[in-house]
Amino acid sequence: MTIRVERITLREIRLELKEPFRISSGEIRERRILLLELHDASGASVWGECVAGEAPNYSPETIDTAWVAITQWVAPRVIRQAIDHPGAVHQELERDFRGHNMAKAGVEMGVWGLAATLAGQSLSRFIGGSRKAIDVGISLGIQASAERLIEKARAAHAEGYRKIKIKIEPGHDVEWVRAVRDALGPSAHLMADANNAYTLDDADHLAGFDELDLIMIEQPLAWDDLVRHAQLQRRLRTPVCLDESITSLDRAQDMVALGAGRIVNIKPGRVGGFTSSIAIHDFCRDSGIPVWCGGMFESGVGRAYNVALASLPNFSIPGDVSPSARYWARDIVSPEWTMESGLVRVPVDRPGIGVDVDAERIEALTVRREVLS
Ligand code: OSB
Ligand code: MG
Repeated sequence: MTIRVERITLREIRLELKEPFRISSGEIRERRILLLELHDASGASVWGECVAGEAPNYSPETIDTAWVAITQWVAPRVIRQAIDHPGAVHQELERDFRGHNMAKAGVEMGVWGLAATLAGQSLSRFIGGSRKAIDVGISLGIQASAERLIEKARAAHAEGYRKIKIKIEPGHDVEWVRAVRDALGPSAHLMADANNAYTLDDADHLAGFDELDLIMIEQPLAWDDLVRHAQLQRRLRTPVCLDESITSLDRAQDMVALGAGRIVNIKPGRVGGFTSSIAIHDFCRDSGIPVWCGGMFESGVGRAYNVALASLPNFSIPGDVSPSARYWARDIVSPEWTMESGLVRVPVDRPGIGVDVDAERIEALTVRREVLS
């Protein structure tokens, strides 16, 4: 099978979140979403998503930089090339082309989606996924009060979420998480995510989490800092999980070599796509490091890719792959992503990304469009 992408349509749509989401590095109320449609020479097409956000508070990329990067640098390396296998695209995009991982991933994952579609196989099975369902965790933003957080955590627990991640920042951390632990009891699977809000000077304070039996603390220190995470991990019993810092296979290897963390959050957008995600997955499996699939408030399109990725065997911790209704009044795919008993089903019996995309609605929501050929 040879893939030949004839053209790529870029669109920006805007979807309002059901509720504002605040993390230590910023707040969003509305998601500006970059969607791609890749058209193959055979007539087949597939939808994809670039997960870059509006502001550079998570990574240096934004939806606007990604738009430029895809238009000027990524698409020209892919369009009208004979691609024997989607696994070849990552290397092509890395050659003398630094950074812009989310821009690269949007296109690279689209080629994987296209390949699965052309092969008549679900994206999950096409990449070697084995799970029929993914364990789902929820990510709770920083709330206005501890009482509100407890309420949210109780509701999530009752809904069946298999992991509850609590966003933290200085002043809203150990005591608030302790309050949730006390409310939900010792068997609840809890974790905290700091999104870079601390420094090594906070190590003693962060050690306060050790008695709360958390699965992990995610990315407490700076987004690009492995060395200090290693120093911190030596002072904590709680496993450190890296998110922002893992931008490639090399960084995952560095994490293990330095002891900078014991768990990896894989977001395919952050690492440049599926080839890189699978390489990190395999390396972590061989190194005894569990991984899980993070989320970036994807629409139902990006979620399809996350669900497929999380069906690989070493994704052994619940992922941030909440159902559509957690985020949106109405998603852009049908069926919408749903959760039953804390599980989201992998659509293994449908070729490609496994959901229908509501092209008419997307057309109506489109605020910006560009066709690349
Ligand atoms: O740090 O994991 C994060 C959302 C945007 C930016 C960073 C993060 C997140 C989440 C959202 O935690 C998880 C989800 O998509 O449900
Ligand atoms: Mg995170």
